[in-house]
Amino acid sequence: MAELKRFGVSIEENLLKKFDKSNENIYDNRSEAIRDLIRNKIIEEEKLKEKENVVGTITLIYDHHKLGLSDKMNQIQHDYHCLFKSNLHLHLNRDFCLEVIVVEGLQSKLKKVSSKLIALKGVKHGKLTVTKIGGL
Ligand code: NI
Repeated sequence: MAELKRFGVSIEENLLKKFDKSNENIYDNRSEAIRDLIRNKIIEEEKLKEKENVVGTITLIYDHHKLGLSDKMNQIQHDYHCLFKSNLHLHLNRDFCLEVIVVEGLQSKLKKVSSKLIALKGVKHGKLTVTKIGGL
């Protein structure tokens, strides 16, 4: 672990209370919560680099009654098989499924392929989330 630096922060009491409340039972201390906020901000900014290798997940909620949807989803994943690492499937109820797909590859390619999946008719909600393997 890198050397830790201390710094002072001025913040409104009310805002600090809300921050602590939102991290209750999650973080052992405020410093780790702030470090995660900073890491997330940096990752968000670095996500803009399209030519960078990233790992992430594509989360999809879809209507499994939609004719041909499963075949189309499978075809896209076969077309870009190098990007797709693992799938988790949950049958949410009689109509809807949740699919979480672990992906790895160039940010630009993951954006493109996730957009294809999310745009399919019958997909009710979809989101690509990415992060970097190292460098933080
Ligand atoms: Ni299902």
